Amino acid sequence: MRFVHTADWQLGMTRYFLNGEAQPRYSAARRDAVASIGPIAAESGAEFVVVAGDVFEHNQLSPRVVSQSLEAMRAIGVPVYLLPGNHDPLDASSVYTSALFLAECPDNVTVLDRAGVHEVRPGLEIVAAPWRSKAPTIDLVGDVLDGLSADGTTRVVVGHGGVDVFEPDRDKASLIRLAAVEAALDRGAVHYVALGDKHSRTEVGATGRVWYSGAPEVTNYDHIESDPGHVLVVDIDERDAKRAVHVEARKVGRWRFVSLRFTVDNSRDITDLGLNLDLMPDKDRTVVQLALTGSLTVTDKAELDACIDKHTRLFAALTSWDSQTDVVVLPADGEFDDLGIGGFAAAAVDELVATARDGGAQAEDARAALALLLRLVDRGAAA
Ligand SMILES: [Mn+2]
Repeated sequence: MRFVHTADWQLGMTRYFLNGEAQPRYSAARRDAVASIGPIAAESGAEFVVVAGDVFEHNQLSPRVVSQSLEAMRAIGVPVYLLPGNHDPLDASSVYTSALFLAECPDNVTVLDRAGVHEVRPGLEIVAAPWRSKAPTIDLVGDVLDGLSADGTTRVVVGHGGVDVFEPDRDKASLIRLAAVEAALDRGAVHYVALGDKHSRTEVGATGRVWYSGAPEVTNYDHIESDPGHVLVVDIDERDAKRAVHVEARKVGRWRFVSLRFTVDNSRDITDLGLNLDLMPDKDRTVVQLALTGSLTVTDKAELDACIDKHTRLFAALTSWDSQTDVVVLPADGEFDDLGIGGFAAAAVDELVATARDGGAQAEDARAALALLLRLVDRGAAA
């Protein structure tokens, strides 16, 4: 028996840093990632798809997002089971009980709206642990595992949230206790645990039966989310008394969010940065966050600005990683000596250089004025 394990679609998510035209393309890519599960299910012979929570970004969605999402799920073609997570809990304002959702929910889509067992077919059950609020006070997964025993039924657990072994604060009441999960696997009561919440594909423990699928399309930079963009095709051998499990990841995501660190101390470093950015493929679906450190002359800073301006037009977004960026701009000796000006203007330049170097309240304005001056006399990089 095979099925597709996915999670954290967070349909309706927007990213504030995307360029105007990039946001709709990113939203479309996220729906495309969902749509691509259909062919994967067909080709792998998957009986159904489980979405382990956070199907939607939140409970207050535009009607357009709800309708388009349900249409994408319809197109998957096999039964799709949705688990309410912390983003889309089954509370009073839940999207899952809204008039629009109920009116347009396709026949192949089932909301796992009860904690406990849902029969897929005789001999095969889903054990669901839906979120009813944003702050549960118990281990919802542990709660549904309690009392389940080995009786020949194949069972897939679908849960959402953090697992205690990954959290520094292990006492948080809502954490999923891995020991309870592994005990249920060990006694043969359940055979696979499909988790959502971590957006990076992650195996939990060493049984090979507990996984976070990760989000099907990237949602954060690679220093936070190292391995997004997959769904998992899970094979459970129903002829085997132990229900041997085989998990295979399929790549569906097409965007990349990359954090880049660079030291920029001179013109050569800026050329090097430009080359690195030039070499990155698929710029229109790549978001780069730059962490720059170093000290530059006013001339070199103008070259850096031109380099960044150019690539900002090419990438889906090119943003500054502000907390990790520290570029000091200081006029170099002689940098303004051959401007071909004299008298009053030259004295003003000397004064600006002194102000820029003293690091006081007006230093930033003075550096900007000097950069503009260089640009006007065409000594800086092309603007
Ligand atoms: Mn979550």
